[in-house]
Amino acid sequence: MSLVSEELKERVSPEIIRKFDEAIRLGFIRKIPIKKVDLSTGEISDPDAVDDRRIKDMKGYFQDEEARSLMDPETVVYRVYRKIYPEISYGITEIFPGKVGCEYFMTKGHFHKRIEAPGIYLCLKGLGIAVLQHKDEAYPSLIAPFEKGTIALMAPYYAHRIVNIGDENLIFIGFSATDSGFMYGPLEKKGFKYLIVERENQASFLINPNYCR
Ligand code: S6P
Repeated sequence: MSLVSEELKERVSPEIIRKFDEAIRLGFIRKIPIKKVDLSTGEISDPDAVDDRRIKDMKGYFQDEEARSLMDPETVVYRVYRKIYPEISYGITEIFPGKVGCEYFMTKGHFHKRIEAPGIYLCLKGLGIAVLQHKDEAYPSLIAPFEKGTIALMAPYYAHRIVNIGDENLIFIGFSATDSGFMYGPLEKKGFKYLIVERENQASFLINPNYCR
């Protein structure tokens, strides 16, 4: 079973395909043949929390701040249904299709507060890309395939963000130890090195100018 479907290959640029190979060679990506699961939303019956991230909450996260400031601030970019047990926590995230300027709707992205704590993400629906960035710039920043059936390792010391490059909701479930925590601060300054943008109807990436400052 290919770790990248033909449908996803058609939607991304050759440069992105080469980046996919790098993440796959490192063993960060596996796949399960999800046939029967058809989710319309990521809703769970008894969440401990439901977090909506709206356009107004994403100031500074998208490259084209002017475009973001002209959008309806109440537009929901993504929604997270959280279940928090003493040891294990999970969040089902639903990223809606959309763009700010030429940049696709995405999660903010975060390190874990206990930065060596890993996470496991399983994509249940849609077409997306995972962006991973090590706390130490000496390590390569990664761009990985993230579509229905993809299991992704959010490895220790790597910040992680999910991007919806499809025309439908992207739904995934993320598992982590409850004491992992979240750390957004380091990314609020420089952001991720790679930004995922649409070019000629395909997803491609560009280097974040803020990152290089
Ligand atoms: C699960 C994981 C997710 C994210 C969610 C939103 O372990 O932690 O639930 O929080 O995808 O992303 P972010 O970057 O806004 O926290």
